[in-house]
Amino acid sequence: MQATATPTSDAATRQKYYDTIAPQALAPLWEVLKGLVPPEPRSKAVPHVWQYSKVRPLLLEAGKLLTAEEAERRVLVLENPSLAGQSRITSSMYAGVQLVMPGEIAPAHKHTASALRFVLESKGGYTTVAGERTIMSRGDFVITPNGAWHDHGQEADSPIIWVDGLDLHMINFFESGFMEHHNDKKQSLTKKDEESVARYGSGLVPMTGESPFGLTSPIFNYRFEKSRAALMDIVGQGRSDAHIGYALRYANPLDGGWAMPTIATWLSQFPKGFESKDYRSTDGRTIIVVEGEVTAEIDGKKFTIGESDIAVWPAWAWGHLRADKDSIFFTFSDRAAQEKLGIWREERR
Ligand code: 1HN
Repeated sequence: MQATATPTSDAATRQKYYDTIAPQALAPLWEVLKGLVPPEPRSKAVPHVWQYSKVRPLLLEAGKLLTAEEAERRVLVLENPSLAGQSRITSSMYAGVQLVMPGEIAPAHKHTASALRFVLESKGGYTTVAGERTIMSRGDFVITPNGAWHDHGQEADSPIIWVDGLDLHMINFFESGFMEHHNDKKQSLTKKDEESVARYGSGLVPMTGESPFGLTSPIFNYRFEKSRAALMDIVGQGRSDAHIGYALRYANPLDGGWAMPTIATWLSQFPKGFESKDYRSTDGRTIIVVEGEVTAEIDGKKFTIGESDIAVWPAWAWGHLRADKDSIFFTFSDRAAQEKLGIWREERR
């Protein structure tokens, strides 16, 4: 007869054993295995919406509290309610709302984390990236590639406000992050304004020369005017996807991939009355409505996302969106990183 293994120990005996191995920096996998490898993703984040009408006055109040220079970056962090104190909108993504007041400079620095800016309000505000300045306008999607010097400022007389999205939690997870301050508040301009758009922005790319930002797109301001026109051309074709409506992703013109190495970004349009079918994916998404109004139902929670409001749709949560008006919205997530690791998944119902 074949011998079968029989459990021989009670809880107290096992605990005594665990206490013996602990000083050797050893631990029993069988006590934690289920938690380490869940059968499917269970996001720690919850669905949530931040109304711009509530955020804006609070941010302007911070403008009276301290200067951009004192703060280095004057930002209200968008903290997922279930991840309070962690500076996370999802487990992997940082997001915040930044304010630069007239005459201010957010001083030049650089870091390993990649950043995106999605501009909510700006007339004449600028960011300089690696020696090239770009003027920011509402709806522009602006990239700060990892390792690039960047400073922001406003020489005109109105505040500028944008949403920041950074991959810093991914960088910190790998413990691979560096940060440096520039000797000057403003880096010097070594390129003409909009030079990168001239070189890379028309579906044609230079015959020679290296990618200036490695895996990040050489275009660092995807202007809303252009992106919106491209999107509306697709809408005009009239073949929406039942789950994603009309959507175009921001692409790196050098390789066709996502514009950023870790963060995926895209722009969507839903005509009034369009309701997407139930959908979920392994990337937690941050959504910013530029035009119109969208009602979301995510994980059974229903909320309205109005103009300039910011919402979060956690990873692997079922949900759908309905357009109360003709709507355009910007989305970012860690999908670009997940795809590079070969782990991104979606499900459609
Ligand atoms: C940063 O460098 C900026 O450059 C914004 O505007 C937000 C949050 C954490 C770390 C660095 C910016 C940031 C940040």
